[in-house]
Amino acid sequence: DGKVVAITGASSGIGEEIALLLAERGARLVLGARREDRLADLVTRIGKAGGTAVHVRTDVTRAQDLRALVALARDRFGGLDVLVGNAGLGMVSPLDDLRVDEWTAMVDVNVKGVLHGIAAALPVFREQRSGHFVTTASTAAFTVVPAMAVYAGTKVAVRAICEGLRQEAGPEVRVTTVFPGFVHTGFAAASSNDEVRARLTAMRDEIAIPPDAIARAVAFALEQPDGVDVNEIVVRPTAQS
Ligand code: NJP
Repeated sequence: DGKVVAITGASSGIGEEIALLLAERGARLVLGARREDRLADLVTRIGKAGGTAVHVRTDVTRAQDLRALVALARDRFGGLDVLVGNAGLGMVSPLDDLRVDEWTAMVDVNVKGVLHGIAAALPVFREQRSGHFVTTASTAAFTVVPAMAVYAGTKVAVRAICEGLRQEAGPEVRVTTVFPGFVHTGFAAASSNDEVRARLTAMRDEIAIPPDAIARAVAFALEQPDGVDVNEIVVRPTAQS
């Protein structure tokens, strides 16, 4: 319906599917991630299918990259209706592995990345007197399992930040947080622990749902009439305990 939607982590998995579905439904897209070749390819595919999308290299650990993403939306499309903060890292491993660099990377991307998006878009939403934050959290925010402590911690933080944002946002700004269960993406292969990676990959191949399931949940939240704010959506495979 012509909404201008910026998406972080749009180069693969859930973010890519959100982009494809929203483009099909008429949104004008600004796509961000670090892998520009994949973004350029996605923009081409969307264009060939009759949609509208542009892209810019965006590393969510850099506040200025989020500002540039939002600025591109305003320059090209005259404003920003929705920021989908979807970029995330799942470098999961047992705490005993002491992968401190990976813990830090997850905090930087999953938590600070979301904060940088809020910092870039909130002033614009205030000025426009409208806007919608959609953020990809995780069911790990509800259930901590071994090897997932730090990842879950980042997603608990995301949930808290988004709930605080909702409370402070006021009637003109909507806040939706999506909590996916196991989704079939590259996520399971990101662990540097061989045993964990093998376990997650096997589980993924057995029970994971396709990423378009999450895209439909996002579209549902975006398509609500004025005054209706869908705040938290949990989407799990039926086989996930
Ligand atoms: O994984 P994947 P998903 N700056 O690896 C981007 C959550 N989730 O789609 O920069 C900017 O295909 C990366 O782009 P690139 C998960 O926590 C998933 O599953 O080009 N972008 C890529 O586009 C995450 O929040 C599952 O490498 C950065 C994207 O993030 C979201 O879903 C379960 C970046 C990751 O795509 C999407 O993950 C769950 C950076 N610094 C929650 N670093 C699941 N799949 O089972 C990474 O509960 N990205």
